[in-house]
Amino acid sequence: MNKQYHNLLEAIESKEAVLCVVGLGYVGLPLAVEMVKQGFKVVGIDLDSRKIDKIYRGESYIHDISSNTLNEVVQSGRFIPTTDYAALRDVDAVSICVPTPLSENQDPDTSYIVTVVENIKRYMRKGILITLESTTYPGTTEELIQRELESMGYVVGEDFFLCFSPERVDPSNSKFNTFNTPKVIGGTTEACLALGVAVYSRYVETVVPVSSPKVAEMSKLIENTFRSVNIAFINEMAMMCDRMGIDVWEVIDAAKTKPFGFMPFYPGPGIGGHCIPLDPMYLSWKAKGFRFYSQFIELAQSTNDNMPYYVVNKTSKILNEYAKSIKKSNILILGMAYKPDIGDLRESPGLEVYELYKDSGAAVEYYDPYATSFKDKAGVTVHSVEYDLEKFKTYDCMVLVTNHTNLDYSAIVSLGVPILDTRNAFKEFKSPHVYKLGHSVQHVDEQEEVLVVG
Ligand code: SAJ
Repeated sequence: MNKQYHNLLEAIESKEAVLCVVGLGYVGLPLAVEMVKQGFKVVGIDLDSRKIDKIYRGESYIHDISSNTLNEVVQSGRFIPTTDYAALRDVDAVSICVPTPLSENQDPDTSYIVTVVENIKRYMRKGILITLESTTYPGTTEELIQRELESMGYVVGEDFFLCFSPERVDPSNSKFNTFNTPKVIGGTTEACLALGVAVYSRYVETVVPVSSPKVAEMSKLIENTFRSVNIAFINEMAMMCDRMGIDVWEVIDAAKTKPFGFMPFYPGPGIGGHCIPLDPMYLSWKAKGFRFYSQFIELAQSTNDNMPYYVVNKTSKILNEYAKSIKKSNILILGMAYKPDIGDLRESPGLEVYELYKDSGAAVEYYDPYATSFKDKAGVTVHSVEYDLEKFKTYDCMVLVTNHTNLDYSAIVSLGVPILDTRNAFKEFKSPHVYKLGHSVQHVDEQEEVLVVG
């Protein structure tokens, strides 16, 4: 190991090293906060000056970081948020936490990483450690960072050090956080890995070294592709049980009593979020470059993407029981966020369900106590309706898409309005008006129909 290595290792161990986080979102801000808490001076770089202003005002925009905590970190004087990449001149180790979305045609969009690398090249100096955290396909660290810096004449493992360490932030998870979630890390050389382990070990409880950045990149994608495929599997089982007149939720509850060899997943209206809908597509895209076509990934993606259509078709069957059609029906979607008790709408299946109801001629509205508005496909801002049980009574059908824990399920089910429950949220209520995703539509008898429609 050369002088650069020993100088950086010493600076890390003494916490003299100046760390940097590029991208101060739901991954980068908690990471920067943890680094400052552990005694480091940290530069935070983000292109969005509004974020920088909020940080200086001690106003947290990330659910898992309280404004108090953020204010303490800023008051410590060891956190320097900026939009100016020139700050890279004074840092010893950089963690890159920028988005890796999908393009329109579901291909990886690594443009955010490319922009960061261009700026690193502008302010490049010897002895720096660079760790990419953004979820991406195997080979990204080598292709988009190592090759770029080596083209400038720098030698990896000597002039600069390079790692990949996947982010494992699970927003609103009260049990697991940046510090206590094990962190996988792969280095381009032994010296790179040793420095990566040294710096991450100072603010992450458990660091898991692996033999290369590719192994670390692949591990993250397999973690989330595992979820996508298993969710798709149980979504398919739900549609099968629906066809066979079996309650898939009861089946899953029975199956999960098996103490080994089974892991429950639950059907739903589709999958949302910043990870599960996207990560598998990064993997299948890269695999195609090796002429490997992952049928599991493509099938899972299409099965999960089909669920909003299944929800709307089932709604049609339910309304049919009341001699109504979707067209001209008043439909209320309960919950729009992609998972309970947060307001995050990214890739939320509820948005697709909303658009499909509109396309079918329904008058559709939504209620979500967390996600208060969104822009629909036409760019129109749609606002959540107020919580008003009298008003809820007037809808022809309600569709529970997100099972927020603060909804009054008893009051809602007592309204007698037909409900399509896509999350088994009404499981403790026996009502002829509650229809489950993954179970057949029970017929409303004539007498009952008059009662409800009349
Ligand atoms: N979903 C189902 N059925 C299930 C589980 C999830 O339909 O059995 C749906 C959810 O409703 C949601 C989507 O899938 O719309 C994604 O749900 P998620 O629980 O995977 O939540 P995410 O997207 O926040 O995933 C994150 C991931 N964390 C990271 O990538 C660091 C994922 O790896 C975690 O496993 C997950 O949180 C978690 O366990 O909460």
